[in-house]
Amino acid sequence: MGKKYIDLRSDTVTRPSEGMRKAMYEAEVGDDVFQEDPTVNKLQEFAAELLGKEAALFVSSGVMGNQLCLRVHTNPADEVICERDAHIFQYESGSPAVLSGLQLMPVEGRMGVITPEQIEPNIRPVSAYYMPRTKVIALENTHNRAGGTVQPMDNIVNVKALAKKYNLRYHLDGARLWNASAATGIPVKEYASHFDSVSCCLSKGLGAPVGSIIAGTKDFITEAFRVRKAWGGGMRQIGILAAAGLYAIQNNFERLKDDHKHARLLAETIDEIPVFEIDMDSVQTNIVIFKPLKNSVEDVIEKCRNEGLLLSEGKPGYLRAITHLDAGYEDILNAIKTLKNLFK
Ligand code: TLP
Repeated sequence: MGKKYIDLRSDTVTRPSEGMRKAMYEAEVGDDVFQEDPTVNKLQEFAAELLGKEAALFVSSGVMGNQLCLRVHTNPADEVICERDAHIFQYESGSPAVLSGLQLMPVEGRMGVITPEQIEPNIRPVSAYYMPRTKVIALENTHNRAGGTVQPMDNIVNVKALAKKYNLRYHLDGARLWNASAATGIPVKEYASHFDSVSCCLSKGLGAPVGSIIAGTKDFITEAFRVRKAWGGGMRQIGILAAAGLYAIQNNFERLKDDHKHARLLAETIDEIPVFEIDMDSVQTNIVIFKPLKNSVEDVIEKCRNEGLLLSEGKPGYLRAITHLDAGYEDILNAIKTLKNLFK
């Protein structure tokens, strides 16, 4: 990039640290299509244990993780209920339709949360042969577009009861489940225990260069392994990538709390700038979503970029800043200075 930027566009922009690169260099590898890569197997066993599931599978991305889970849970023409701003609905390139022949039923939530009362009227009656069949309820924790909000545990449990009542599968897009856990102190295992399947990214706040983990029952993961291969996702000596993932979980999970403090600091400044509007209640983890009242989103992005600060669009009409392990305290102070100089 040449010029040094403070890059808060996403927590996906981090680069592998020296320690991580060393772990990758030293990783023992084998052919993972034969399930013979010792480092991949170690990561999968470690992740299954951490998430309290029978088995786990290392996959290339968050999108692949979510889509594999949806595929294994469903048949073509089934329907998946999710929140209107869910990643699977907004940002996965329509892949539920393309890869699995699915239709999504988005339900408008509040701060990313949909309650049983909101969900239940959207469940199709089994007798209605002329309607799609509801098969899955999917939640997102933390919820990206809502501003990194954490799903309240009582609602997770209540929605699970609803899923059970209608014999629906329950999926969690836990791309940033690590952040939810760091914010609440609730172990990822406890969150995951309520879902049939969970997908967690290693390449976001944890700082790995690539990869996600999905977890579920042994049978579920066996089927996901088969579909991953069919989708061209069977890779060979990927222990070098799994080593980064293992390193990420073991070394970068605890420090997510720093990212949350940084996001709070940034949000407090934004809250003091009259040309921005921010819902401080939504700032619960490492994402800050705010609305420019005078300038367009593009204009703010451009002005900040000229001063060395990179932001992104959070959703139409809104800006997004995400804190992560490559943006330290000094960087956040500089970002704050830039925003104040430009807009206050
Ligand atoms: N989110 C990306 C963009 O796609 C918006 C980001 O910069 O935040 N679930 C959630 C909740 C996500 O936020 C993302 C990525 C994914 C799934 C997909 O992960 P990848 O990009 O690894 O396929």
